[in-house]
Amino acid sequence: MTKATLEKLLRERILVLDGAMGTMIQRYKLEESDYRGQRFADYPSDIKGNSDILCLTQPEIIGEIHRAYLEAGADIIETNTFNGTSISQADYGMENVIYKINFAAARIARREVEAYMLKDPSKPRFVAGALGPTNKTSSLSPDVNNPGYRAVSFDEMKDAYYEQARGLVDGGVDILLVETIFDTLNAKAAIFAIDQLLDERGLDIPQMISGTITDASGRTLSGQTVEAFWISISHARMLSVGLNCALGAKEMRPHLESLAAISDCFVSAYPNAGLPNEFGAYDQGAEEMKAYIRDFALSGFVNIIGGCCGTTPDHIRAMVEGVKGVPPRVIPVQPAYTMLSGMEPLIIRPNMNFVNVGERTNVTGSKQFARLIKSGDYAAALVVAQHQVEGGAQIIDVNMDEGMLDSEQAMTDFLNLVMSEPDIAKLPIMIDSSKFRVIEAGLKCVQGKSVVNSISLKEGEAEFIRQAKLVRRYGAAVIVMAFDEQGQADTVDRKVDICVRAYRILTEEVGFKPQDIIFDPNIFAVATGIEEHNNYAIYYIEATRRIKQLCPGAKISGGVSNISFSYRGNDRVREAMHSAFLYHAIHAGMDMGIVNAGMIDVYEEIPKDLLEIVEDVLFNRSPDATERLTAYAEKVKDDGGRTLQKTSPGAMPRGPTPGPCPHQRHHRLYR
Ligand code: THG
Repeated sequence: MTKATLEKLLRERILVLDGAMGTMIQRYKLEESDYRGQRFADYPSDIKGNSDILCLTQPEIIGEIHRAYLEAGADIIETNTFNGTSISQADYGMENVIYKINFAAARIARREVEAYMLKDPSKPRFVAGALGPTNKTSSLSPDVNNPGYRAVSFDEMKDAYYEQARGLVDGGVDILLVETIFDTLNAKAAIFAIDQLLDERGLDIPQMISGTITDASGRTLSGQTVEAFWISISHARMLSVGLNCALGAKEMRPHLESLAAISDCFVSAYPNAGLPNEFGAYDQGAEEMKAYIRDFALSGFVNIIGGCCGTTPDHIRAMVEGVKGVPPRVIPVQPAYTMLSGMEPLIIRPNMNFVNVGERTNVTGSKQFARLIKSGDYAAALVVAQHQVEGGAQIIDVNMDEGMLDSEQAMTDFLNLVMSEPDIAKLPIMIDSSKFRVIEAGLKCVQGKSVVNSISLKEGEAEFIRQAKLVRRYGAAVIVMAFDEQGQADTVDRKVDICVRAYRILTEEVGFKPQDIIFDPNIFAVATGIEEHNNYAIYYIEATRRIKQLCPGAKISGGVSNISFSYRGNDRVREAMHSAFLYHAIHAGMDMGIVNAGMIDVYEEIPKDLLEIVEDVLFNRSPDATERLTAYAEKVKDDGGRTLQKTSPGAMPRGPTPGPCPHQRHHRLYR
């Protein structure tokens, strides 16, 4: 109901949020005893400065501030709960009054809004429950000497937000506003908690999400670009996305423009009153700020505006005038591309080349990586990831499934370290495990939009749906293996049927967007000596073609190196097989693959004699194909590796690789 009203209003005009709470509280010059009130008169430590506690001890002051903003014309007022999580309140030892603070804050704001609407029924007013960023970062280490350390876990963050949201919802807020986000993983924990709470209650309270760009580079504190930020949080049930705080309106403008261009919900902006002066105060006047805000509106960037640090009812009054009569931004129709992110976006547009997923950070796929992880040499393990990036990987697959390892811990430790290396963390992560617990451990470490690798119907529909719902709540895309209760699909019909069934469940029952679904119709080894295996490449390629037709929007992936397992140890032959296989699979619609990035030949450059035998094997074109390829493999082995010019994939290349850069090679291969 409220949601429908809000959406209707937002299509008619630009709505105005209130201004800063802090600036107004300062005007009251409150002392320690005022903060304490009666309730905390005997509190053992100082609480002056804990503004949120005023919801319990000075409710009439908070109500008066809300009233001042309503008088100024604000359509939406924010609860005084910016620091209202147990994480932030730990500074004052007040973790046990969180629910009460938030409940009271919502009641105070609700009461003022209702009183105001009785007085002036001409327009509806709304209460937004404010959920601040907390004072901790879940994707960054506070200790430069220990980059894998985290002062707070995802679960702690999620539980803290859950409790805050519960108080706000019970107190009667119309909107939940996750604001001033500097670390997207914190925001993802908030989104997770809110989604869970609303699901449990059967409520549909709209969410506003607002990030903050902390410096001129245009990135969040945790290093994301605006686009990557949007992609990471785009799974939330969002009324609006926006920017607030940190920079003033002038510096915010280009970033707001990017966000307005990429997002498919309403857009909000509530900057500070300019940049802080030398005393940390803000002195942009109401008229000056009004001009900037009016420019946002006239440029078609915004649906909701307001003020952050340093703004007052005068600023809000000026803004109301400034946007009066200016039409709101029209939400653009966005193309349904598969979008992933690390610190930077990865948007899979239709004209994009095949997407390379680096396979080497896999303890079962690389002896070297397994040795490094088992010996705890994470620094060298990071270099393996780094080399994949340099080799052209656009996503990094990480797998820690090994009997001797605590896989959840290894996944957590490695990904936490990856997050501190911008050269790697710029890419999205593919979290690869056959154990869902390990996948979840991985999802709790990454701020970006990852790919879960994988889920399947192996254990039936109920478990599939449970896992898929969780994947959505964490905001990841998902690989679905063609695997069901009967086992792994090996014929074309089985592959297609399972994927179509999974597609229907995911899109119709779980609410997945088709572009967030990636099917893996199983790449199995050919030329194993078992006759039935000789059609495996053909079956994968044919299934790919059909799944792409039957499941519009979904993508196709696969573990490319699987195809050549019979030729382990012979990289010359294996690489030729991978390139030839990819050449044909990509033509059939394969979008991405787990590959040894930087080690794929250009199709046109495979020696003709080798290519002919390889394609005979891949397409099962002649009864003696396997024999001939095996003979060829022996021959190249016997000539002392002279035909083998590249580093073997197992060895770590040191320094720059000679020859054309891997990116160019890939473009030539896949165009
Ligand atoms: N589908 C999906 N995920 C997957 C696979 C898949 N993840 C794992 C695997 N299959 C893809 N990854 C690899 C990684 C390495 C190798 C094969 C597949 C590989 N490694 C060499 C070997 O074993 O001979 C390297 C040896 C070494 O250096 O130690 O071939 O199909 N969704």
